[in-house]
Amino acid sequence: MAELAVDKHVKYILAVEKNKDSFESVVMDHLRMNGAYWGLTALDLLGKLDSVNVDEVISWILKCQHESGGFSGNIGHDPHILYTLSAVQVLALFNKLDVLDIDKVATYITGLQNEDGSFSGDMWGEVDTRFSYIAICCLSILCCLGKINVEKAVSYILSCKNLDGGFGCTPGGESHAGQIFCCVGALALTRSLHYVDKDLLGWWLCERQVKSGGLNGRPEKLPDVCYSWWVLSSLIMIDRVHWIDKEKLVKFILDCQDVENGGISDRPDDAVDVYHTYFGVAGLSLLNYPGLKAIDPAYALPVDVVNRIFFSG
Ligand code: GRG
Ligand code: ZN
Repeated sequence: MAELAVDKHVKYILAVEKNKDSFESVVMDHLRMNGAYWGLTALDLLGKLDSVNVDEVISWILKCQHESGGFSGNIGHDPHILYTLSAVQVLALFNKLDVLDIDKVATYITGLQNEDGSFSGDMWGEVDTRFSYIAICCLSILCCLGKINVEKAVSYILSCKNLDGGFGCTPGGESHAGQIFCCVGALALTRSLHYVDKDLLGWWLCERQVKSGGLNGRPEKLPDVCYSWWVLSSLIMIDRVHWIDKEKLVKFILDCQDVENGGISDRPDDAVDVYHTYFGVAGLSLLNYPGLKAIDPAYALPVDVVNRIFFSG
């Protein structure tokens, strides 16, 4: 079986980060903050976070912060909860959470909670269980979970649970592996996993593995490397990861590598991108692939980073 091309992937990620004119960088301009989180977390899992200039990254992140406390995807864009979590996660990776005015960031997030417990993504109001997860994850990293109504947040998430055991983006929305990660993650972080029927959900999730070993995000869909994260992290959180064939999934992810130029794609022979490179590496980390740092399935950060947040100082 092919091996993980660690050095090639490190080179690829660093090149995307530096080459601001590349096709991928241009396409991702407005969500550069997410890209920074994907690329830098992958580098950390690969043991190479020390190859980036920390001060440069931190000063750029701070330029993306707004008066409201929220962060945007790049300088001069509008703030959104999506980019706020990525900014906080990157600062956590570098052990630089102390540059933040924590109350200010927490106030931005708290202000996005609605009366029914749900969260909007920004001032325009779109509601989605993704934003519930992001709010809970971000506040938990900042040790400020007490600032929102956790009980209502949990009850909104539970109102998005379906008869098949999965979760959707709003009540009645179709179960999708990405939303399941968000809901299970949010429930894990609020110690509310007892509300989940683990056998029922575990069954739906392990059914996502297809012949090639890859995972899809919904019935009848194609497999995609990023579901190695969304599905696998959920299975781990509900303690049912032994229900899938781990070896076949490792092989599927490794088959999606560009072994010459680095990077991982969604499916074998497709074009690589930083997003799938991150989720491929993170998936392999969840599968205990040798030589990678362990990643926490709920925080989506390396385990040593999570431990440093909660068990130091
Ligand atoms: C910190 C890891 C982390 C996440 C932050 C943004 C977010 C929280 C979660 C996103 C969850 C989500 C909805 C992921 C799914 C993304 C995806 C591949 C969507 C594609 O859906 P379709 O229907 O594709 O276009 P399929 O695979 O169903 O054909
Ligand atoms: Zn994908």
